[in-house]
This record gives sequence, structure tokens and C-alpha cells, in this order.
Amino acid sequence: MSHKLFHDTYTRDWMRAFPLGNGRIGAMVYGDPYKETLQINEESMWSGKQLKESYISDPQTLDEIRRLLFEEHYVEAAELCEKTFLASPPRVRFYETFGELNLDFENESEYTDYRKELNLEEAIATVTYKKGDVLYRAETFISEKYDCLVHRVRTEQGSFNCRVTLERGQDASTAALNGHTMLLDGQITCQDHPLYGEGFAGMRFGGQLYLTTDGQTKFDKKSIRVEAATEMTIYLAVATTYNVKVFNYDNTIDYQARLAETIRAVAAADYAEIKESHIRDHKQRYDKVSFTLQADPVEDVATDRRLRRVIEENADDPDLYCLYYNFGRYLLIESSGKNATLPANLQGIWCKDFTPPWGSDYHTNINLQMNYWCADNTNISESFRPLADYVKMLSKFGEKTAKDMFGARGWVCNHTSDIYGRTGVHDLVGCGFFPMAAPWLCLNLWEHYEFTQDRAYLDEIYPVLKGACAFALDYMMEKDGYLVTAPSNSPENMFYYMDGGEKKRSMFTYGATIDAEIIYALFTRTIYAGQLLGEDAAWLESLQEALGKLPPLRISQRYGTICEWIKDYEEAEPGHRHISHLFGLYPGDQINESDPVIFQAAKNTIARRLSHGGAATGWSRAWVINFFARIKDGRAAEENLKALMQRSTAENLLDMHPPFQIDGNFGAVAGITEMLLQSHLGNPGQRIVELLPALPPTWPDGCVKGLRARGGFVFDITWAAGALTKARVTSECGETLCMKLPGEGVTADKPCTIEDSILRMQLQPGETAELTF
Ligand code: FUC
Repeated sequence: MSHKLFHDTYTRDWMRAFPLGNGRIGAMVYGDPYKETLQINEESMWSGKQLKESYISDPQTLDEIRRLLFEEHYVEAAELCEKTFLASPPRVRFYETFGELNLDFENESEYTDYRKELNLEEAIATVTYKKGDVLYRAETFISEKYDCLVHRVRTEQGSFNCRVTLERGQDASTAALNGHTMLLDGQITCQDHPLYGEGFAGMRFGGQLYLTTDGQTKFDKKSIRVEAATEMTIYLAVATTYNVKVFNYDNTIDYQARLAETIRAVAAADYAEIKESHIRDHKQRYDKVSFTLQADPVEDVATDRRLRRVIEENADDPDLYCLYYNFGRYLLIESSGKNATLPANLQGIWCKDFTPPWGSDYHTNINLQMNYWCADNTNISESFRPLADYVKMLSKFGEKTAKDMFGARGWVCNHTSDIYGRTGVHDLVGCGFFPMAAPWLCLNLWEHYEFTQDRAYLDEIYPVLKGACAFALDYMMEKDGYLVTAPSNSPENMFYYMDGGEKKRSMFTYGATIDAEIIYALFTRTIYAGQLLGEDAAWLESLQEALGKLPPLRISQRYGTICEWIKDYEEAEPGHRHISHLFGLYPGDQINESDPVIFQAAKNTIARRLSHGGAATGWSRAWVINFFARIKDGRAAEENLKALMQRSTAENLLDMHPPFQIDGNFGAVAGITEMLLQSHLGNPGQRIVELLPALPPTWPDGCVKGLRARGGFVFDITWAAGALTKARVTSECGETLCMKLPGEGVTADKPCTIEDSILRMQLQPGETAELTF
């Protein structure tokens, strides 16, 4: 039930700072008792701009590449592809920091009684300490309603002096206009770079700070000095010239007027109301789920110390999982809910750098998709919206790429993108050539429908799904009687193969297993969607026909694992972090108990990867938790969750790839959810819900409220001594509930039928039923 992260010691380290957000604006609160820093982000602060990617691909070259691939001259095919298909410029630019709000307290006295806390229920960070007798208390939050950051410091038993500055380090200037107002104004410089393209002056941005205090204020060019104060409140508004509706910035946008308007509104409001509305808006989302594993949650031990106990002493701390879970949901609300218009990137919205790892961009060969695995099932569907809008928009850009590059219909994107609509092949063709990114993103879109059953939304996304199918149909080629993707890779692993008696290594191939799994999922969902909407009957037939020609899952003769590629190649890295060939196990559903042979091969696949050091990155470990949940091995799922804590979690509970990468946080929340409730079996029209499918022995008693199943059912589940005791289900949409029972002896307070351990119940929208086990 824990809802508070806290530290009682201070070290200046961004990976110990606490994140706040309102979807659009982010802040990391350091909690420094001398020079407090709030590192600020704004979701659209990206270098780059909308540009025309160039490549020299043409249909003849593609034919030649395919010929080389089908003759298994993979290295040669990759070389030709690198020369022709790689986009120029080959890389996307970066998401970057907005800057810092610094508060220099000019008091070097020793501090005592230190506590820095992040209250997840209220989305407020507080820092308290004493210097001598003077008690300092600071609180920070980011208001959705007023769309700005709010920071208040108060002292008791004495006053404080403080110098306030806005700093960015490059591309901006700051000016204090008077003792209350400070401005930051800037323009992102994009340097000339062979990988990122020509240099130019990019997006404009600005910040306006407004300060009130009961003390005296002075100002110089770049700072406001507050003296003899016992209270100081700062409001900070930030804005850029980015326009999400056109996927570009427009430097004619009057962002300064927007800043002035934001400050005018918040300055006129009452602090108590600003704070109350903030808490109310936040709780409305956050409170939808609660998760308890321990009757007496650990409240008095600092989060970093708890984590260290798990790491150093291998201690069991189930309540830390609850805190981690709550924190993960919180992160998605704060980075993609509320005022967000763009999806959460590799670091959500929290990024302190100008050139962050992997550009803090959108990686679409798993990372962006993983960010949203916990959106609907943990009942924060609203935070999915930015991804839906993003993919819809990206698909427009991807249509041109599909046509120009492949002469294909529909739309495509590859393994990285940005906020400017880049959809070509980036970085290197081995990993960068990943046209399955588009269908995979479409499956995220589809999942949102399955959970919400929102027909208007389905209408909206159906063309995007259709476009991804159209591309896949055109892209696949017939080879040995099967429809295969070519070129293809299994992100981002390599394999050995023989070419003319020589052993070679390649990432580039045709028909990687993941491609067929993604296309299987995409086509089956699109057929269902089309039928539901009564559209495209004949065309849906062609999808059905293509489904019959996809290569089947194969089992390795050597290892009994699922083959990662169309042939039983030896992996170059048997412990590779990507376990792409198990897409069909999770997030797909193609691999399940109905085929025990394949199911066993999937288990062998996980075992082989792990025995070779797999799951070494945070996100990979998070994926493995989901796999074990799907194979109903609660013990192994929990062991991997623990390993995630031990190896890939920082003292502020952010995921470490390493370095910080947020997908592991979100993937793990999805994994925990999957341990408690599954609803992927059956078919899109009638899913089967299963409660506590992978409960670990270390979680004998517990309760989770508010989890969402596909079909629009919200569950509160209670268990004791390792067995389900009660479930309360509310139907949101009036679908028929279909639920797999754990055993005999269930009673329900609403009419139902039970046949072959499957309970069926018809509920009206909004109606609730109680089940006792
Ligand atoms: C993929 C992964 C890496 C990293 C990067 C952002 O390419 O293979 O591990 O997560 O995305």
C-alpha cells in the first residue's frame, strides 16, 4: 500500500532526485539543503525539425537485396542495403533538458532532520530539514489546471535568504525584470553533424518565473534575491513553439504570450485552491488502483535503504513491490497523462542532458511499445491518448516512406523516431531496418480498444491498422511456399550462418520469427475490427488468406527453443536482451497453453536466454517478468522482479538500463499486473479472464483493486493463504464476462452459468457482481 518514496540522507545525484510531472512539464527535485535544484523538462524540447529524409533505394535495388537474402548472402545484402536504404541523415536528434531552477540558500550551516519525500497519492515532493533551530519545509508540484510548476518554501523559528536563478547552460538567456519576475528565452541550436545532418537554429522556447514572498526582494540581471523571508512561492511556466498537430515547430507561435497568460492566471489564484485542485486532479487518476501485499506496510524505512537491503542482503520486501508498482503507474500519469500531448519517450519526460543516451528518443523495436503495456490494465487509459495521437500522425509520414522506399501501400516506420515524423531506416541497417515497428505500434492501439471497448476510438484507429496491414501485405514475399518479410531482423541479435563454406555473422535476414508473430497478431485483430465495423469484407479475406501462408513457429533441433529466425541458426548472443521470438507469448497471445509443444519450447527459450546472462537490461528483465506471468510461473516472475530491483533500479526507483530508461518501470508494472490478472486468451470478441494466474508463493495474502481486464471489466481481487477469496467485478461496457475459475465452490451474487470451469455472466454497463471463492 506504500504511497511514499523518501530519503533521509542527501547526496547530490540526479538518480536520487524525485520526478514530478503534469504530462507536459517535468521536474526532478534534488532536495538539496544548500543549493536546491529543480531540473525542468518540457515534453516537446527536441532538437531537430521536420525534414525530408533522403535515400537512394529503388525497386530494382530492393529486388537485388531480396535475391541476395533468399540466397543467404546476408552480409552482402546488408552492405547493399546500407548504401541505398539508410536514411540521410541517418540519425534522429535528441530530446533535451529545459534547464534548472536553482535556489541558493546562502546558509552553509549543518543541517539535521533531513527528509525528502515524494507522495505518490498527491504528486507532491516535500523536503524538510533544520539548520540550527530553523525548520525548512519546501513543497513542489506541477499543476495540471494551471499548467505550471509550483514551489513553496517556508521556514519556522527563523527566516532565510535565497538567490533564485534560471539556468540552462546553452542556447538561452535569462533576465530578472524585477524582484518578482524572471524570464528565460532561447532557441535550440542544432549543430552540423555527419550523422544528424546540417546545422540550423531550431525550436524557440521560453520560461517565465513569478515569485512572491513575505521577505524583501532585490534583483540583478540574472537573479532575484530574497532576504529575511519565512515564505517564498515560485510559479514557473514553460513553453515551446512546437505544434503537435503538424509535427513541427513554428517559430511564429507566440509562446511568450502563452507564458504570460499562464502566470497571470496562476498568480491571480489562491495557493490553497491551486494545491487542492492539483491533488484532486491527480487522485482522480492515481486512486483508481491500489495494491497491497502486507497488512502493515513499511513506513519508517527510507526507500534507498529498503532497496539496499534487497540488493545487499537479498531481503524480502513485498511492500517495496507495491511501492514500485504505485510509482510506475504514477510515472505514466505524470509523463503521459494530464496535459501531455506527446507519448513518453525513453526517459518519460525526465531528462537532464542535451545529448542523452539514445537521444531519449522514441525507440520502436520494443521500448515505446513497452511504455504503454501498463496503461489500460492499470486503469489509466487516459495516459494512452498521446500514443494513439502520435501513431496516427506518424502513419501519415510513414505513407510516403512506404511508397518511396518500397513501392508499398499503407505506412511504415522503423526502429527509431522523433516528434517530427521520421520513419526511414536509421542508425545502421542491421538494427535500423525494422518495418515491423509500425504493426507493433498498431497492436498497442488495438489493445487500448480491447480494454476500453470504445467504438468511436476503433473507428478512428481502424484506418491506421489497415494501413499497417496494407504495408505488410505488399512487403511480404513468397519464399518456399510461405509469405515472409524481406529484409528482416530479429531485434537486435545476430546469428551465424554458412556462406560458401565460410562461417559468417549477420543481423540482416528474411522472415525473422518476430515478424510473422507481429503480422499474425495484426491481421487477426484487423480482421476482427473490420468485421465489427462492417467494412472491407473482400479485403479482409485477403488478410485471412495471407494468415494461412505465414511461416509456422519452429522448434530448434538443437535446443528445443523457438527458432528466432526462419532457419535454425545459432544465435551470436544466446543471452541477448531482446527475446523477440517470444513476442507471441507477450505482448502477443499466439503462444499459449493450447499448443503444449510450442508452449514448452517458449519456456525453453526463456531458460536458454537467462542461462546465458539474458535480461541484463532493466527493460529486458521487465519483459521476462511478463513471460513468466504468461507461463504461470509466479515464483520465477517474482524472482525476476527481485532481480530487477537488485540490478536495474536506482535509489529513486527509476529503472536503470543502465543508464536510466523508463521502459523497465512500465514493463515491470505490466508484469506485476499480468501476475495478478490475465485476459488475453479466447478471441478478441470474447476474452477469458483469469485471476491470480501467476501468484508467487512469497505473496500469500493480498488485495488489488481497480485492475482492468479486456472487455472493459474492472476487478477488485482479494486472496489469502495463496488462494483467491473474493472478487468484485464491475462491467464498464456491458460485455459478457467470461472467467476461468480456479476450482470448485464459487458463489456469485448475480446469475451466471458455469461449464468446464468457465463462468459466464451478463452484466449491464456499470453493474457490479461479487464472487466468493
Ligand atoms: C534498443 C535496445 C537497447 C536500448 C535502446 C534504447 O535498441 O536494444 O538496449 O534499450 O533500444
